[in-house]
Amino acid sequence: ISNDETKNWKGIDKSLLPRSFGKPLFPSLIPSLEHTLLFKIPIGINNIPEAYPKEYCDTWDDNHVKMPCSRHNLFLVHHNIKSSKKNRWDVITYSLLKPILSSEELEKAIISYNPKYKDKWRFYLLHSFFDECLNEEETEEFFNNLLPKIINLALQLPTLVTKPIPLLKQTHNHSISLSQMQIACLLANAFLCTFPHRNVSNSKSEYSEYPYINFNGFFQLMVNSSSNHYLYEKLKCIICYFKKVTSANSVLNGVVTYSRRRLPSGDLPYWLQSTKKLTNLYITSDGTIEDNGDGMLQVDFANKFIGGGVLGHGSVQEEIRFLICPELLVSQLFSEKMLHTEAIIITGVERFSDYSGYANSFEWKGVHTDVTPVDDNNRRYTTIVAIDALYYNDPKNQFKTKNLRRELHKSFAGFSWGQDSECSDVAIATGNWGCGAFRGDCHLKSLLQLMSAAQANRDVAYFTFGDTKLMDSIHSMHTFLKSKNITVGEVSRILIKYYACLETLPYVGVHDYIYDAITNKDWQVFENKGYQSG
Ligand code: AR6
Repeated sequence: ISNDETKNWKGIDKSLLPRSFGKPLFPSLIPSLEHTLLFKIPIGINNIPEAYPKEYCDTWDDNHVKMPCSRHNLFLVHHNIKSSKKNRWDVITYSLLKPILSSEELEKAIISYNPKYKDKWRFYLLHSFFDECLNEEETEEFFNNLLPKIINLALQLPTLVTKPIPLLKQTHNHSISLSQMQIACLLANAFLCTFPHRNVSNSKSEYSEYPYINFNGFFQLMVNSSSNHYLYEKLKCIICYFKKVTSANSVLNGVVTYSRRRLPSGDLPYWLQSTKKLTNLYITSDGTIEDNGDGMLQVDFANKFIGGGVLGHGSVQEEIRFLICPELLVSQLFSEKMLHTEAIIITGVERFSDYSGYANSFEWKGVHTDVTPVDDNNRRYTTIVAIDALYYNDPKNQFKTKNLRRELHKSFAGFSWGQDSECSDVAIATGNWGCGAFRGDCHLKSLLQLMSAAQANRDVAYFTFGDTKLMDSIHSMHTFLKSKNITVGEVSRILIKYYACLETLPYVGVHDYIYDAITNKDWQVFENKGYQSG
């Protein structure tokens, strides 16, 4: 343990934190009732995964993604007084194979197979991107070269994605493994807005509990001042991704696993009784989760609708991660809104872009070459754990017992991923979860995450995102709690008492309150009396 005041990191040396490299990644690539694989195994080193089964298998039901190429994907065509049903995939193919040389023609093609939205959808961002952001040469390059490749990729859907994709529904633990090529094909379809039944989101619509996947909502945004130029930068990330995946030189032979995990009600920790002690902490004000959390469980500060505002105005932690690693976007196709004790874990994604800035100042900074090692199945040693914190209008509410418990359960749902696997000790890379857009308190949230990491027997790498004061205060609190041998249960009890004091006593910060309660030996905390609920 280092106490050097001048360093931009504190706690345990980062190199001592356990990582996943070289270990069998979880879950293993074995098909089961809980794991759907859409490619043939074994893949073999450096081979491109082949779609499995060989022939397209059509399914159109409530448990699977409704595919644009399904024969059930029909729409009504009116001819004067008569109307008939047309196969939508035929229209998609016909419209997309015609020359498309401008954003207006692309709009026309998209509308041709989404005629219901002719007067509703607008394509402001798409048009202004080519008119104002790119120069003539870049625009020509897009329409002459890249777009035909994106279209070609999208139209391979029935040969590339042959098995029905199950929906990752609430309360069901399930994993889906896709090849990078299959993911690229699904994203090409999302870009071209071909997914059926995914365009309305009122409370009664079929997919109202799922995130957006078609890009029409994104294309509709308006850049009306320099403060939202970052929207162009978001589109540049997507284009960078498509350039790479459609390039003749790139080898796209990896696989990615998308998993939904729910904490079984029998496994919900009884926090007040927990005798776990805090694990090791490495804390730094430098670096980011994605750059410096290699080989760890990297936390996505998520929305319950995974991806949050990535296809809208958002450009904070979750959205930026999805933009630089667009394979994450496919989770939006099949992940139902997360419940309080659920997490979504994504293993193996590649990073395609570099960036600078944050929120309105976000900028695409060029191609990123991802050198993260891969396992024997070409799955990258990158694991992302999506957990959604609660949004707090009134900061006091986050200290309510039920909210403390909720955030502990939520983070534990993510941190306890793969507990029986060889990756069970891999450290967590996190930071100010729930403390930006969701307005939580960094001192509280860091503590709650340290507690659930301890409960899951994992060390923590914490990135304060430039805040050296916060680094110092979290490190001091962690050192103090460890030196006093304080348990997770004892911290839980102090936090409950803190909320009661917030109502009555003059304001003290949560850290000061904890120091005081422990130094002055608050008997209730140490004897665990009078606290009945978990
Ligand atoms: N690495 C480490 N820390 C970071 C990084 C990074 N790459 N980026 C940001 N931070 P926020 P939330 C720090 O607001 O409050 C999205 O729309 C930085 O200090 O993204 O949980 C989601 O979809 C920042 O203030 O997370 C949700 O709807 C803090 O992390 C919503 O925002 C919080 O980042 C979640 O909001």
